[in-house]
Amino acid sequence: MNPDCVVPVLQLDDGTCISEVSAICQYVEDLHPEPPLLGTSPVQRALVSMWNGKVEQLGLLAMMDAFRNSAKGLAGRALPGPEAYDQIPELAARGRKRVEHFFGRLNDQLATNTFLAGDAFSMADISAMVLVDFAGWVKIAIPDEATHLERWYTVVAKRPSASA
Ligand SMILES: N[C@@H](CCC(=O)N[C@@H](CS)C(=O)NCC(=O)O)C(=O)O
Repeated sequence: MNPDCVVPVLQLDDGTCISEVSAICQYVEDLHPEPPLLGTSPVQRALVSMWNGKVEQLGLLAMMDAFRNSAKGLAGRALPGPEAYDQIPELAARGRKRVEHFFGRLNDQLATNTFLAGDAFSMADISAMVLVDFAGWVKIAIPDEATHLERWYTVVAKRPSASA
């Protein structure tokens, strides 16, 4: 269903397969625009896309480096996909540092914003919540001084969808 051999993939009734999280989310949002998770005005849509991109590229990819280059069960599978890649321990160490640094970046943004892209909960918050949860797998916790990130996490983790 996906030549890149990764999940998720959404298969439609006509057989069309949509992969890539952001593409699937856009499709679902177009079909079910309420409640909006990708922004409702051009500037809100841009800010949600901007923050979601930062979380994916600066947070989730760094977290993936930290996890996949250190987990024993992923030896020889350091990258998802059809090709096998060896683990590089230095990438795990660098990934941890990058995630810790990015937590500070998120904390700064949340010092003056209720949610990552402003006043409304969005896809960017979902991605960031996944980042915080995944980071726990490699024992990277929200730092004590990141009080704004902690405040935000407490709110988003209590949403019914977070435990669905
Ligand atoms: N860029 C892709 C990333 C997908 C991805 O990395 N999926 C991981 C799980 S979160 C996977 O399928 N891994 C399978 C493997 O490790 O072989 C997306 O946004 O959907």
